[in-house]
Amino acid sequence: MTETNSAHRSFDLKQYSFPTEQIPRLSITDPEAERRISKALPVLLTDTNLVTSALHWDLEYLSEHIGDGDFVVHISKNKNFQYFDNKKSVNVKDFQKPTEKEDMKFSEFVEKLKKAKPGEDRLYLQQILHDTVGKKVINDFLGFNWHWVTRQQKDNHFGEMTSNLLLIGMEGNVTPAHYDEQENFFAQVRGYKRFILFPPSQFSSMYPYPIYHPCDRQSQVDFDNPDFTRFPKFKEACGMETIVGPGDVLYIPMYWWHHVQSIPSQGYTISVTFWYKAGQAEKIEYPLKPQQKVAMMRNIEKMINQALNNSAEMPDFMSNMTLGRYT
Ligand code: QVQ
Ligand code: ZN
Repeated sequence: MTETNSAHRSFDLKQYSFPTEQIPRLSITDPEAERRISKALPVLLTDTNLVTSALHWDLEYLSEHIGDGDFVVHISKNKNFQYFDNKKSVNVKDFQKPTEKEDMKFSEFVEKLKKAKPGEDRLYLQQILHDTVGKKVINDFLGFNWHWVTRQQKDNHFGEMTSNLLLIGMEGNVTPAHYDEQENFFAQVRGYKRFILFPPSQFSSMYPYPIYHPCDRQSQVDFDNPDFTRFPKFKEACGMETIVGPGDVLYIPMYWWHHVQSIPSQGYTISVTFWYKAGQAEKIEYPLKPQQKVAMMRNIEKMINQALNNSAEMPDFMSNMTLGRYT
């Protein structure tokens, strides 16, 4: 399927088992853009200037100026970089880590990236920007459009900003579908990424791992080869997609599922995320929103898991509570 990005580049994109519609691409001057953010709906913003001060970043510049701090680099035997919380791996017998993690200097990462060959290990640098970076990178960081993003944070009653993650990945890298419990302005600096999003209301089609599993919040469904016997409702999934390019900012509302792929174009991709905690809900309105129901399900699952004090008893407990009674 050939998709033409508004930057008039066309990419040959894989057609998955589900239909998708386009995420609106809007200027921040369009009232519809603010409306969508206020309604926690995804929107691709083309002119925020959020990371204009970083659009000149490339591996050479960053090698020169990012300093000699350590950087977390994820390593995968395949194209998937599924996030996992290793602290929960005690709850799952024979848990297989989807990726390995290594700390390395930026220069070492660049060297490995340049020497990488198809079929070999894939790399994904994912590091919170810390103050060990060099002065020039700090200046670029200070040059982000903090006025705009801070106004969005206030106007939409987001909580505090938690982190900016620097992401440098190889073309073809995939972050499988998952949701986060934070609001996210995802800023693309270099290269192109295809985002496919699903609303929190499609929780039942996405089959996340159990809450005690290391891959909590991640979908169990393999998009490349969906098992419709185990996950029949995945047939009902219907996504929204867009391609982010340099300078684009995608608003990913909290609890929205997202599947991300770095598209082959310029060798590697650079992105920066702006994550915000949830704000305090003024007052509860009924009917509850889908994201509120996801938060409730998570809290109840956590409480049951804690009360049982043995994750192995969760499947029986949860099915006894629902099978034949609520199904
Ligand atoms: C990617 C988020 C997406 C990133 C890996 C983690 C990021 C994410 O592949 O571009 O920003 O919420 O999931
Ligand atoms: Zn995410």
